[in-house]
Amino acid sequence: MSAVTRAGFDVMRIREDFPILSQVPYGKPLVYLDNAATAQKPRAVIDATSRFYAEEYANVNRGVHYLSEQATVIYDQARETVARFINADAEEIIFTRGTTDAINLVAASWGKRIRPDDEILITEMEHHSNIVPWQLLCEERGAHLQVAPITRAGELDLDAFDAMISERTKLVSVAHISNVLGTINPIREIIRLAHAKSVPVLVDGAQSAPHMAIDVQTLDCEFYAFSGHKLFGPTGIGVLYAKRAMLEEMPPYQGGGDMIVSVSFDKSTYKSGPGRFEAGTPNIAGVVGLGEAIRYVDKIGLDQIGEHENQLLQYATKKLSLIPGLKIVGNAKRKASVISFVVEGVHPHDVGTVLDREGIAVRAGHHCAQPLMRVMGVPATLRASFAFYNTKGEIDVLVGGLDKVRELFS
Ligand code: C6P
Repeated sequence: MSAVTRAGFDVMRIREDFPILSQVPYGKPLVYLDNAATAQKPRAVIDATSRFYAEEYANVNRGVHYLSEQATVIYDQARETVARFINADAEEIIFTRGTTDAINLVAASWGKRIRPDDEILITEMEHHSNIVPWQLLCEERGAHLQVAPITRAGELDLDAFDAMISERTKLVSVAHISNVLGTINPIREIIRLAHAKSVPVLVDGAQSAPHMAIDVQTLDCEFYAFSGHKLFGPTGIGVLYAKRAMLEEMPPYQGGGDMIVSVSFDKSTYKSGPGRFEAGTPNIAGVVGLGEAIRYVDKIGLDQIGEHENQLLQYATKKLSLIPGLKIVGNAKRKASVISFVVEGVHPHDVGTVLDREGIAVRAGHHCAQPLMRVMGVPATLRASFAFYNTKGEIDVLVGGLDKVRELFS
């Protein structure tokens, strides 16, 4: 029986659901603290995906045979599951390859309305996936990318952000949670400020969907993007939520099978709703796995997840702060379970390598946020990012590994 079907939050029982956590790299118990890069998969997701291939697999929306009809039902149910997860309607859920793909979809389709000298407003803490698609769009259309500043603590400067929203601003696109700093942005306030000037908002939810309850109706954002693989689901699957009114205005951006109503050599007509943006055979098994991952997360409960991860964050912050020469990068008041840091005199890649030999997986580098590194005045950082299956004991192992780094490089 899966740990999450039993009462209460018991991290040791939950860990039993994740087979990979019993790996012993270099003979050391795995301490997996790279969850912001990608999260590990519970047995329920692994089993659902292999069961789908073994017993239920066929193409969807195409066949009249038993397997295809069954696969289509399972696929449609997963869309409902995703919609419920973020309090949307299934007709507002587009399956994509991930967050990156979702943002590019908006840039390629909705972005067709962008005119010369229009502006897209982002922030200094964005991931490359929420910078480069807009740069490409701006280059193509003669528009301009505007970047709202952050404070030294790593919080968005809301006054400056507000002042940068002008009549030229056509879209605000902002991370809900920074993948480097862990900052939880005041997203409702950001959306309120943008809407006050009639500007739509895209929220990059890659780092938020796995850690906090998302309600797109309360947020009132126009777009919300997230990835399955960070949410304990498969790779190659993600979600773009788009308000129905936006979807109706958006032209297709890829043509092919399944996105059409009719095709002739003279003219084709297209589906309305999400189907218009899902050309070709989709990642069916990915969708099945994502649906299962969401059911798994729901059973644990995002409230319990948030509480446990916050305890880990507080504990790790306290412990790391005591290490001489270690500096935490990003000290926002509201943070998710992500800690970036640098160790004086040692390159992050060297620290990462020493930790690796202790069985500790952290990320070292620019975390696909090179402009943010420059803003924070560091070439790279180490990043420990926690999921609900991590423990305080693992943070102690990390601290032990960092002691070793100091011994080696002192
Ligand atoms: N950040 C990290 O280690 P994809 O790769 O499409 O699933 O997600 C892209 C993405 C977009 N926005 C944010 C805020 C993200 O953190 C990420 C992915 C990983 O931080 C991999 S670079």
